[in-house]
Amino acid sequence: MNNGMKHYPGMLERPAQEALVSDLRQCVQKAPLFVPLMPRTGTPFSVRMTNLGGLGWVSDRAGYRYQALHPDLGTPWPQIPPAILDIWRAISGFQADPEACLINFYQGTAKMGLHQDKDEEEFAAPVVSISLGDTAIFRFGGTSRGGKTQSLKLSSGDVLVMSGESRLCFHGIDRVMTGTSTLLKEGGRINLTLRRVTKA
Ligand code: MD6
Ligand code: FE
Repeated sequence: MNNGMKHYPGMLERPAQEALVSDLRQCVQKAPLFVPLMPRTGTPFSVRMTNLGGLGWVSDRAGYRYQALHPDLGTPWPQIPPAILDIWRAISGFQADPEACLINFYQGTAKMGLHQDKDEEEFAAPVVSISLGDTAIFRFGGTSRGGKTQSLKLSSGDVLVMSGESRLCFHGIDRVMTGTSTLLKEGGRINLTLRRVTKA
């Protein structure tokens, strides 16, 4: 793709995927998944979330923001495991490490509407996304809402980088294809998005 979006299918081999899931299970014990709410309306997201790193992305009636503490527990987010930092360092092309790793967990009919990632201060840094578990249909368009869109399958072990013009493109998850991966015993999909939040 010539807009700065790069898809690396199967970048992580199965053993690396298994090691990441084991790291993430430990992290989620310390920072349990929470149900984000839409700003103003309070409608719950269908995806559950948690975060790793100095700053985590949260959403509630008050709005979208980054914060240092888990919204339910008031404790700092666990550190980003070294294996995840290694992926960012290998692929982001950005000199500074990410401050946030958002974990999205999809089960059943969970999906994510078209949105832009624009709650960060540093748009020179890409967003690096890692997919684990069942394959998802990812949809993306341009930088204005309502333009034409394309879809792309994101499978377990795939890495997607959104840099340059694509950094602010609209994107979302139409659906997850149940039973397409054996990585997660209970099925479903995990997506990690790594981000630089403050100016490097
Ligand atoms: C997901 N991903 O794959 C949702 N954001 O579950 C995102 O929202 C996303 O994949 C920014 C950059 C890449 C992404
Ligand atoms: Fe996003």
